[in-house]
Amino acid sequence: MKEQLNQIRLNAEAQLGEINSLDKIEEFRVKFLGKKGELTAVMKGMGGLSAEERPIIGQLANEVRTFIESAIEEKKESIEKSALADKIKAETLDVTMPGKKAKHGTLHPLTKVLNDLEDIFIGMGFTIAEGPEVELDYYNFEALNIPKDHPARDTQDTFYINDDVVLRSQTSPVQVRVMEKQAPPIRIISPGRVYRSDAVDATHSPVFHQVEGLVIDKGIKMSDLKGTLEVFVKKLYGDDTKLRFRPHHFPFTEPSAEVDISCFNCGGKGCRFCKGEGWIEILGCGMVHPKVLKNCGIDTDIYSGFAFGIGLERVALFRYDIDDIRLLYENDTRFLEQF
Ligand code: 2NM
Repeated sequence: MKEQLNQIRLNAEAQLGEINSLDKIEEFRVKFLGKKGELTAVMKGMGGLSAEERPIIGQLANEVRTFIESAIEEKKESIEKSALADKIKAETLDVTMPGKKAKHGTLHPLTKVLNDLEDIFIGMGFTIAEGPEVELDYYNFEALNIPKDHPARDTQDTFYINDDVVLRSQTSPVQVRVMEKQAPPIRIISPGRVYRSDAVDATHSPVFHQVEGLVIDKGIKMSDLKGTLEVFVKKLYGDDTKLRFRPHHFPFTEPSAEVDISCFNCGGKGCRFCKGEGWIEILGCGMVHPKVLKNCGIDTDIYSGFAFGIGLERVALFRYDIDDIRLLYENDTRFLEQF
């Protein structure tokens, strides 16, 4: 029996040396230590031993069991260790390899221009007001002193949903809504999408974007309008920019003016940007018509105000030297990535 046990020990040692997977170790354990295993078989035969022999063989059997058990543990550890080493080797990361660049989008030129305009006016104490693009005829026209028979009402001018509802042709209706609700002082800009029934060409689109401004307070004068616009254009185009007011007519302002800036490209000498004029038209403005103020419930004995409107597309086309407005709407990323 002693011989048998020593043989088992030798066999186990030899077989374990060949094993290199955790599955095989389990097979090995069952073969030697399991209920029907070789060692168990020998121990079952111990009943027939003499009283002297039994403890000696018993001790040897225990030693063999302990030996096999700890050999199994050692083998397990070494297999796990080398599996980990293989894994680490396979996952080696070369930090000197060139990185994979994530492709990310860019801001649309119109968004950039809008952000700049908003920053400038927020810096002057304005807040941003928004309103519906599908607007009541009353807010888009009537309240702004454009009655039903006014030439500006030419059906070509906007899109009618029905007799009372239109796609807004400017963002002034937002300002009418604010004036109705909020007591002066009011200092807002209203950026947004507007609609005109225009044919598409290089400079016209039936959908475009505007920023309109409105200031209502006690004692607001034309000089406040001029001063505000001067700060605005100097921040947008540089401190050397000069302003020129030309008399104009809008139904909702009186007096009204169109504003030119000295050409930001040539400084006024004349170039292809200003078509040799030295000046570039950038916005319309005026003192809010008393009829408009009254329509909105504002007491014209106490308050007065100015308003202005600027087209974002025009600013963007000039700034980025883009020669066709349609490029702004095609969303071709090869075009948009340039700005
Ligand atoms: C412009 C030009 C002149 C304007 C007027 C108003 C309101 F609501 F106060 F009457 N908002 N914006 C205005 C005045 C807009 O755009 C070229």
